[in-house]
Amino acid sequence: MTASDDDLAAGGGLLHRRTLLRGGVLAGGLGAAFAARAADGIGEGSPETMRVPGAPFSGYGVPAHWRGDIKRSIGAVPDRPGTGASRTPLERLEGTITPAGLHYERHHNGIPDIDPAAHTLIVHGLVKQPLVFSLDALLRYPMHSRAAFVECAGNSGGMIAPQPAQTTAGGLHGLVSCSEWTGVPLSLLLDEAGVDPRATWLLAEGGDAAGMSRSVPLWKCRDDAMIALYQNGEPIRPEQGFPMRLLLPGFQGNMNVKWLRRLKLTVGPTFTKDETSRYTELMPDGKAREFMVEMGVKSVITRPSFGLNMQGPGLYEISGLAWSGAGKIAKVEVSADGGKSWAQAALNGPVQDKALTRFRLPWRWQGAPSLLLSRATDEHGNVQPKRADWLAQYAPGQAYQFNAIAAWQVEAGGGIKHAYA
Ligand SMILES: Nc1nc2c(c(=O)[nH]1)N[C@H]1C(S)=C(S)[C@@H](COP(=O)(O)O)O[C@H]1N2
Ligand SMILES: [Mo]
Repeated sequence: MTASDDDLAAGGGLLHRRTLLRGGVLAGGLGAAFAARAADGIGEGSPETMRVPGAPFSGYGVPAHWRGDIKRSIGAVPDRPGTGASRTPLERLEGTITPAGLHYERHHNGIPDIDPAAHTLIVHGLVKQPLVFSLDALLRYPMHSRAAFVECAGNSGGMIAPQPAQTTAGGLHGLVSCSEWTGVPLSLLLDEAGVDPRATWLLAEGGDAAGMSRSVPLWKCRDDAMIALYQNGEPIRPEQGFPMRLLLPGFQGNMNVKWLRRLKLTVGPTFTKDETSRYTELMPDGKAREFMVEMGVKSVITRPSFGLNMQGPGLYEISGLAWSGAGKIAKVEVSADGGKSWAQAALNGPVQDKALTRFRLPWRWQGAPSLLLSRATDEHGNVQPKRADWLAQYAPGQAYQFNAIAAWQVEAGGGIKHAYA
């Protein structure tokens, strides 16, 4: 059943990504209960669920109650329950699309309850013709669907701490989620309004109590920006910006303004409170880098990871997520020996532009301590940096857009700790 030594791709038992695990992971013997379980038809020995009728239909389904513990972890500001963030439990999910109810949330002043019939989107400023769109009007425009991740600029920022925090993959990196978004390409609305040639940026404003506002370069608005109205096929959730949000694939989460109400074409950036008090990075020479709009190339092993202990030596699949704000993932390498040797993981296609990509690699764990790492490269040749190299780019304490290589220490007993490589 086990792969042969010919299948070894790197140290620590990493197998070639195309290794066929013939016979499976657990080829156990057939016990006495097997005959009853394998009997044809419904009879005395059939499970209870085959002998009584099942539950009725429901208007809107919910996840299996057996898995009711798969939840976002909430970190809100004390006394301000709508301010803070909740994180996607990455280590409990598979595939690449985040269920809407588990999409991470980041609200600066709670979730507004917006009446879609009363809401409008205004396009004004340096345009030939200012326009006001109702939701019904927007719903008549040609739409487009695409997968895209949204990632908070503060995601994984905890990894700047001197000691690795002992928490889950979601707890560390769960401010990223991926959905299939459907909406109206922003370029259509800009063409209709007629952009004045002097305009090179626009100001996007949300209709929440934070009045979250960000300046967006016009090239992005004309490239792949969208007024998103649907998320995974259903109307966008209140937490994600109902009735509409600005979707800027690959850009910092905060620029994807939720509850979008206004777009103002401007000569340059507006320097709003949200982009001067936050989202700039202090450099070692004391200067600040601003408008670092694009998220870096990154990957995280979600299984095995903290909280999901090993079940004894044997075959496992290492599974994780990779993404880049610049485009598609080109490759992900995995190491089981702390970076001494690397094997290339399989990318579970289709690999999509600025969307989460699942990577997989078979691993024969022999019960020895192993330091698991993953390193992603995108189609433009951007490579995930080492933690020390990432930290050296900026002044001490900077944490936005942290995309360094993350590590899990698998201990001899099968426990898993967060570690730095
Ligand atoms: N109007 C408005 N838009 C907003 C925010 C907000 O508080 N208000 N938070 C921003 C931040 S910081 C992030 S990371 C993303 C989070 O999007 P999500 O809650 O759909 O995951 O929305 C951004 N858009
Ligand atoms: Mo954010």
